[in-house]
Amino acid sequence: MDSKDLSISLEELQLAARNHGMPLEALRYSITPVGLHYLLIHYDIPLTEAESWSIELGGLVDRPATLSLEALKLRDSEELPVTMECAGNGRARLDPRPVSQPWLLEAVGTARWRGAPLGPLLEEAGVAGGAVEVLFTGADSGREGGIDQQYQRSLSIDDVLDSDALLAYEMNGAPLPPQHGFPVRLVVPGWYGMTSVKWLTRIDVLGEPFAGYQQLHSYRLRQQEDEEGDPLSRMLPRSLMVPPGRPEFLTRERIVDGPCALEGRAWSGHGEIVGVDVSDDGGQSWAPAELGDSPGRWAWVGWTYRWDAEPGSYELCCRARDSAGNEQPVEPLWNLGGYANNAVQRVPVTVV
Ligand SMILES: Nc1nc2c(c(=O)[nH]1)N[C@H]1C(S)=C(S)[C@@H](COP(=O)(O)O)O[C@H]1N2
Ligand SMILES: [Mo]
Repeated sequence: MDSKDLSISLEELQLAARNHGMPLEALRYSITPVGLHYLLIHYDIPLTEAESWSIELGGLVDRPATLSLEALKLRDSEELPVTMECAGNGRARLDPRPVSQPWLLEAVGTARWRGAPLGPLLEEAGVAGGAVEVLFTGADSGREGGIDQQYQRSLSIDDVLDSDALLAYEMNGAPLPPQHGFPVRLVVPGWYGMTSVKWLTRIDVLGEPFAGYQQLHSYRLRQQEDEEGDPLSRMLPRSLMVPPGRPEFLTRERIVDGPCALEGRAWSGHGEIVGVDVSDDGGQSWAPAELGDSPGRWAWVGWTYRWDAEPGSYELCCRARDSAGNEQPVEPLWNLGGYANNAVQRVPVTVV
């Protein structure tokens, strides 16, 4: 048998050092403090200025417009608590591991995003006949898959109108920080993070589906390179627990003193969370956790479970189920990009 090399390369470490996750103990906050929210930036954080910023709204619209930050802030605004998760969360647990940002489980956060709802803006601009998609362009650029590009993603017109999408300029009550898209980003509740384009400079209504790299090549569930694959969209259900007790420094394995309350949060982009189960034997037997509060319909829900722990070694797991009938699998499902791996969390614990 081959001995498998599971080691992380320096290139992956370089990505991981730039794009930090949310330490799982921060699951204790229903709204993630800004500096603890995960970050994913494909290229460089662009240097952006509020005063000179504008968003061009064009393409197949009757009334193209240029929106300054001032003008955007004068519009009716809404604040939505939104749980955002990177589609690559869980990638580092796949075998073989797809080489990219090596997330374990921490690529998630919940923020209060304030901004102008996108729907009314498009209605005012007048979406012309023949329109099928809306393309969002960020100010950041780089080379990926050998292709020079700006970060761009599209949504179908129906998905835009169905969504509570915001052009957000505040996060947790303060202007967006540079790393989260200052001065304006798109936030599409319920969808994996790649949809929520940061440093937004253009909105174009298209008569053809967008065929750019981040749409046609990345963010698709494929087994092979030459496959088209299904596009990623909404977040599959996931539950995470606050690792109980205290960690061993290097392995981060947990040491627990006895019976304790386990707590965590669960979310899904497909519907409400209807149940969370907990296991202390690696997923062989399950018991229901108690569901708690959620900061909003697009945000995670809290859960608790009383664990009557006897001394010994355990593997704690939790799994969530949503109202659309999706449940987290016990084993990961592999795909080329390492996306949407929502297999259950496993937390080795020693009870002393
Ligand atoms: N312009 C731009 N927008 C972007 C990205 C990017 O690299 N550039 N990354 C996307 C991805 S993959 C994710 S998961 C989210 C992360 O948002 P956050 O860093 O605010 O958590 O932003 C999305 N929007
Ligand atoms: Mo992402």
